[in-house]
Amino acid sequence: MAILKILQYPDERLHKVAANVNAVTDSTRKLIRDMAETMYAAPGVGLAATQVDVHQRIIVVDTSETNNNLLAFINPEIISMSGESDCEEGCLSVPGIYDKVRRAERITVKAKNAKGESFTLEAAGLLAVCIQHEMDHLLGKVFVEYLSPLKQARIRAKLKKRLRETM
Ligand code: K1U
Ligand code: ZN
Repeated sequence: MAILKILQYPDERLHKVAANVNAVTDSTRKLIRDMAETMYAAPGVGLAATQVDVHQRIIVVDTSETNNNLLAFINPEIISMSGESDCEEGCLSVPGIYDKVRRAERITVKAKNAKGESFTLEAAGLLAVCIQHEMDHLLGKVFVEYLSPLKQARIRAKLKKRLRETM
């Protein structure tokens, strides 16, 4: 397994739109294992392939307290959503920045698992928020884009300054 490099906002590659996975192969399964290892090491509760510069529709999520409920979604689609919730979000691509985003409270997602089998999952609470956040990454959208233009400009300036200081 390997820990992958996570792209940092405002990297342009975070805005690429991911393509559907046509066939679930051993290389898909290796990518899922590496993404899971990267997410747990960060640590985080989710990761999208876009964040590790792989532009395929794959996300991993584990919102359990004991890191023992890894979910992998290949070609995820939200087939129903209801309610609204304002949840504080963070992102491994935007370190140190947390803010509230309004999302659906409950969702039903259809996807394929690492064996290539179709499944549907009903999610609520943090799991639902996290799946929506990761699916946005696959569309090239980062959570800060829900914030006001002023907040986005401040975040971009802060992260660019931090990047300059570490070079
Ligand atoms: O997409 C990502 O970068 C992962 C992100 C997922 C997420 C968190 C919270 C709300 C919505 C989406 C993270 O995992 S940020 C880190 C984090 O939230 C966390 C880290 C350690 C323990 C628990 C949570
Ligand atoms: Zn994120």
